[in-house]
Amino acid sequence: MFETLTKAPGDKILALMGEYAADTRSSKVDLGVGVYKDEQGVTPVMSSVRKAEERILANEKTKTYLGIAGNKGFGAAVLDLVLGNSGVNRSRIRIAQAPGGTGSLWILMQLINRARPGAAVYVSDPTWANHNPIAINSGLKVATYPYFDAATRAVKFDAMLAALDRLTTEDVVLLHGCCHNPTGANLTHEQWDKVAQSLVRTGALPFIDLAYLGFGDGIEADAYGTRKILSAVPEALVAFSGSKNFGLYRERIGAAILLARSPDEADVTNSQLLNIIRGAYSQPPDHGAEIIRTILEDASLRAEWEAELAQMRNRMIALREKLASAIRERSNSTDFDFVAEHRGMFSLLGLTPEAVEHLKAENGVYMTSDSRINVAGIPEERVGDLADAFLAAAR
Ligand code: PLP
Ligand code: TYF
Repeated sequence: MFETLTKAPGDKILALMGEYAADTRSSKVDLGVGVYKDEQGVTPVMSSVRKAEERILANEKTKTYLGIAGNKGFGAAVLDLVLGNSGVNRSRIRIAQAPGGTGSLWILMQLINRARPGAAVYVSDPTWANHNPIAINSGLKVATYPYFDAATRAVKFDAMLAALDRLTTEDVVLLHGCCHNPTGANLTHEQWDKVAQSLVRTGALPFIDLAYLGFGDGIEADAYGTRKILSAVPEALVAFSGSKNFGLYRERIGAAILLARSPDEADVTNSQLLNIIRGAYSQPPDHGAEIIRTILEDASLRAEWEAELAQMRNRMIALREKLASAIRERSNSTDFDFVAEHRGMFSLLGLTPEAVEHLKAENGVYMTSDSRINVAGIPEERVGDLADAFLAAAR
């Protein structure tokens, strides 16, 4: 049977990780895959996570099945985290645990396709490389809306809003809740207000990918757009990930949130979501969910987690400022100041694929071919070298 198959394309980011690992130069720098790294270049287990795991190991009484929606305490805690005291009507909201932000995106795309087979999902230009395949594999169509201005490296907001204003109740808009991947360029709070107003006008369905809550300007600031939209529109979807902000990548923990027009419609829609989960993997794994529940429900663990998250966030912001000012000093220009304006783990430098290839071959500096850098991967003592290399590459 398998003779009918041809080789599927590999994951470019994973291929880049392999190339980096095989590079024997001690001067190599990995700005590729999107995982947080500390000063030592390692992706640590957070101390709050370790403590939660110790408690779980000491207290866990059973490993029996959890149920299709997963860990209920986790769901309630994530809703509190995402919604805060925004006053969103909880009776119209449902949440299901899922394997990572990716698993959440997957089951929600399946849900969209049940509600409106073959609907168009509008994604930002550019967007995370996995959005398109998940939508296509779910039977949906993909279209784009303008987002990144290559000249200013900021959001092309007028063009974005004009495109959103042309959508209809048949369409879905995938928005990055904060910390846009791959560009690092984000909406201001005023711009989120305008997006929410546009969605109310057109009736298009907002679908928010919230993979980096707390990695930008703080939990509250990063949740602004999501809360604004959920407070304004009749229906919405959110894919939450705990991979980055809890450092739980391999535990595969996320959540799918839906907002429906009424409590009754929320129940019906949720029954379809649970049916999708049941027919896919039956139930999610518990460990990551129980860690997050334990942390969020305990005042002292939660304070420790928030402090650890703030430390990661502030380190990334400081690296952004260091790199931008090193480039400014060398070039006497503000051309790279956008690196300090961007938020989250990434910035899109706007280099050609040839320049990216050259940086890898000549300087041992690895980034994805679209010239996205992971700022958490910048070794502090190499900021000057990187500034020189980026300036040379941009010429
Ligand atoms: N969405 C975006 C924009 C991402 O960058 C990621 C990154 O990993 C995810 C979703 C999903 O992550 P995970 O499935 O590891 O939780
Ligand atoms: O964009 C990134 O680098 C992260 C990590 O299949 C990632 O989102 C990359 C590839 C992938 C899953 C996560």
